[in-house]
Amino acid sequence: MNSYNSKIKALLKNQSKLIERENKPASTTNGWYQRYKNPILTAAHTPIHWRYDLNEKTNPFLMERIGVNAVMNSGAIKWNDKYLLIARVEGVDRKSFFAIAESPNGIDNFRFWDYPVTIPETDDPATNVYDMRLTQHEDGWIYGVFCTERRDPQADVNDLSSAIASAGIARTKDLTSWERLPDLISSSQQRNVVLHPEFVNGKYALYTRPQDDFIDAGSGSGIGWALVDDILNAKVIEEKIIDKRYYHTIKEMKNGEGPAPLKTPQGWLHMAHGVRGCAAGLRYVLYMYMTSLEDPSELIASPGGYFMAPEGVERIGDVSNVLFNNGWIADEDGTVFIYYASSDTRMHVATSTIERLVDYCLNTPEDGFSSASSVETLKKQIKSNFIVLENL
Ligand code: BGC
Ligand code: BMA
Repeated sequence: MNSYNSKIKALLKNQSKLIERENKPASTTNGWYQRYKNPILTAAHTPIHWRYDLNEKTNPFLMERIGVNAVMNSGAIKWNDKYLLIARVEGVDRKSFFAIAESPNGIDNFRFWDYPVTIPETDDPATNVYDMRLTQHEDGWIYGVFCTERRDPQADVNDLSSAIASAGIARTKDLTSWERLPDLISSSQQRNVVLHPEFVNGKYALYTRPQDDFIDAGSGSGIGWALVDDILNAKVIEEKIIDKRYYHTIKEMKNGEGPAPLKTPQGWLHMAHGVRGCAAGLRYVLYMYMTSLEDPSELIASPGGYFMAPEGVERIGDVSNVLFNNGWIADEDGTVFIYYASSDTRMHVATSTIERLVDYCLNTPEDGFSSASSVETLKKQIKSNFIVLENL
């Protein structure tokens, strides 16, 4: 074999070693979830045949031609017994696109499909697309709702940052060919829009996140809920806020729905992200809440504080101090695979169970909104624990 071909073989072999590395549970857990040691997807997991031109004539130095910067914020679905992530892959050119990676067990061996996903454009093409949520809807389609970003047409010529975020909608039956529907029409900027899996009063239901501005929520007071008659012409007419932002909490600046909620006998289980500002910038953590089965827009549990926050290496990346989640998979046995990204750089998995997550939501004290109230909550638990400890 010539040396060029053996170099290609070495690249492929090294990557297979990375992909096939067994992932093991991390040593500590607080009982809410179990983190796993290795990231499950990184830029280095993207196929060699995406990044390299493998022709010796046109690439004599066997260099990367198309660089990948990061793999992050991924939607998730169980499909033909495989665990699939629709990842946000970001090139070195800062453009994101979607690509599916598949694993046999949900915790390691995630391998990208040969080609990235082609999402057809609307008449008004977006500059960037990202953060897709997958919803297997009872109408028979799998929907992908994602953020579309375009330069603000009203921005001054010298302003090259002002942008408009809207929700793009596409659907598929096979995760291979996608039909593009019109973007969601809304009077405010929308990122983090998620389709509820069931019809509600015969209508499609969307979790929304109204914002006055591209970055600042402004008058947008939290995660919203809107019913839509026709998904082929989706329009937010009335928006109800179901999970509000509050002063001095982990979701003071903004919050946004994570993946489509999971149905449990006690209610709909939701994962979301909460953002607060600090001297170092924005801090993104994950939190949970539950809504009622009868009315999925009615909040029934709101455990205080964060569920997961960046730890160790997760704290560092392109946008440090960020955890983001837009995909999870619940298995028939009740195991839940939580797929989260750290610092806009890489993907991880943590596992839990439906029962644990429901218990967490129903029995974690709510935020009392002050230090004094936190002390009272703590004292109550200490007091009742002493009864147990004294009788050990
Ligand atoms: C980035 C997103 C980010 C958003 C708001 C976009 O340009 O691609 O990752 O969430 O700006 O900061
Ligand atoms: C956003 C999100 C994510 C990203 C986060 C941190 O607003 O929509 O795309 O992970 O900011 O940069």
